[in-house]
Amino acid sequence: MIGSMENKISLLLLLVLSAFFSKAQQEDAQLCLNQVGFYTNGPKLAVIMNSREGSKFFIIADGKKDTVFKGLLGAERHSAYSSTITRTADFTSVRKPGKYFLVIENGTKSYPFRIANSVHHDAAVASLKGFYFMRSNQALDKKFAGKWARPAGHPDTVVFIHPSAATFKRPAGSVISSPGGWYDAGDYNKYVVNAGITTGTLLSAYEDFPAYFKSLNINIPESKDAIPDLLNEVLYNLRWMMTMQDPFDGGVYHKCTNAAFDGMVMPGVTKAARYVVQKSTAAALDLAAVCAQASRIFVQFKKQLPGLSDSCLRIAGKAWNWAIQYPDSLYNQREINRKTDPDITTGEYGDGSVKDEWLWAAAELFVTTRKQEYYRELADRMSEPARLPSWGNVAMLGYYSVLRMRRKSPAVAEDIAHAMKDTILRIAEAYISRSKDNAFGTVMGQSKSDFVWDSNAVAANQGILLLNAYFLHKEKRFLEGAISNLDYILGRNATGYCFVTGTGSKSPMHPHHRPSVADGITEPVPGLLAGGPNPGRQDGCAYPFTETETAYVDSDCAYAANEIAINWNAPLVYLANVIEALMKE
Ligand code: G3I
Ligand code: 9MR
Repeated sequence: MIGSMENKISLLLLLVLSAFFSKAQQEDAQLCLNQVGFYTNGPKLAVIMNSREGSKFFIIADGKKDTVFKGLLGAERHSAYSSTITRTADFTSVRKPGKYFLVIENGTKSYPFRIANSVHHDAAVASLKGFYFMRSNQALDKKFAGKWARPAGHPDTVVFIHPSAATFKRPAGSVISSPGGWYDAGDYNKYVVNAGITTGTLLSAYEDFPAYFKSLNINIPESKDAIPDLLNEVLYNLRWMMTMQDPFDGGVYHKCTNAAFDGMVMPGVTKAARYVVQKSTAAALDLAAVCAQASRIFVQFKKQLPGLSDSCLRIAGKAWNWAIQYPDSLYNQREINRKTDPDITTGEYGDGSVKDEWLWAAAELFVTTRKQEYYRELADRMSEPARLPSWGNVAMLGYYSVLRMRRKSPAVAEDIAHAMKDTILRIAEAYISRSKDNAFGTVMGQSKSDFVWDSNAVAANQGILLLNAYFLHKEKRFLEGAISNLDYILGRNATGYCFVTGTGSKSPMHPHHRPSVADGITEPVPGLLAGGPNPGRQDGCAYPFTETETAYVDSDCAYAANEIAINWNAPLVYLANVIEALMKE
């Protein structure tokens, strides 16, 4: 703390200095930080971009003139993935709860931020509530959706079997019902593969922190029942996923979709035909994994949901057996379109290798049933270490589940658990050691390959991996590494954006999200995570910045960087909520 005389001097100094510096310099310099805030007892870092003047920074209480802290900026660093030059401002020692902003000597101010316990509570709730807004066949009521209330979208009670999915019992053109579930993203289709990792990630959050989620109310229609809201939200999608299994043979349709993307209109406006398309091995294994996990969770809610746990396990087993029979049914849309009509041009989620889906499904089925047949499969599939999760790479979800089970039953699966732990700790160690070289002090963005189509989901999934390392070894640096990626997502990144709609001071206003574009409301639907910087720019839109870590634009044209998607929101739900739960402990 600084005395009040000194306060006045530093403020005066600030004013004098800022008058001296040219306007251009002020506009060039940018401060980026987590626009939500910092835990009282957590790390606090801001980054000054492209400012060469001055060496001091000041933390000032919002609405007051008092400098509560003054510090020195770190040395200049050249960022590896853009021409950005950074200096860091570390104010970890400021612990007094309140609202503040940061100022540098040329007068540039940061967005306001808070220091508080439970500082991410609202953002964590918003990210989960985001799923409610993605519900496909339900009217969103004003009580829960506020100004984003809207009528129900696609009912999906009449869905045609596409020729690629035809069987004797369900020939092409016959009709099934596949209602419910979340829309995938900015589009209005529903894809089992992507729903798989999404639902699995949310269920894992619950399994890791049941007490936290039991008391979390997100104001959805089911909030008053005896089931935790996270599980209520998951159920809405799980019930749809279960309809994607053909009860006659156990196979699972890859997706429930239009032939072509709807225009940028509200859900339910277009009445284009809906199809279920080809059964795929990936979809079968992903459904098996999710249903196996759901089965062991919902067994605890037998009274409220009689029979559900058993149905889940039955479905999982049937999907698994189908996959054994059809291990090479990979989804290849070009091939499908060559052979059948109508052509399907919506999202592909084609996956060239299903080795990781086998591992994940085997792991979940084993953890739930403890049956040797699944254990053998799991052990056989351990030769290739798992990588960071993404929709096409799900083995790590199996590791997380096996290690979670071992926190309660440490004697089980001893011989594979070592390899799982080693893999997680090896990746986590590399993240932590390389984050020292990162110009933004984050784990995210150490490698060029972090900046893909869904780079923000990469950041969130890295955070989850670090939290799993933290569960293994309660070392603060793992937890702080995870927090650094939450800081990245909420603003400490080279674009200066907080990437969650409706959160922070500068967040996406124009996501590639049909309801947000079409609803006539200025603010986008809240709680949704944008894809993030993606130098691939596959949408061909105009980007003002194109370097690896700056290739982002807040435009609804830019679906390769500014779409939203359930498999990006789910790891954010995990990261933000689990950090909240841990920082309370
Ligand atoms: O697999 C290659 C890898 O070998 C290579 O090193 C890397 C270099 O960029 O590319 C990898 O392929 C990428 C693939 O995702 C797997 O990560 C492609 O370039 C990239 O174009 C592809 O992007 C996917 C995109 O659909 C286009 O297919 C995104 O991951 C996926 O999230 C996105 O999903 C869409 C749905 O199809 C439709 N609904 C919206 C949703 C979100 O945008
Ligand atoms: O809206 C679609 C989005 O959900 C997908 O991620 C993206 C890539 O498959 O495609 C978007 O749809 C665009 C289509 O591919 C090309 N024409 C313009 C469409 C949206 O404006």
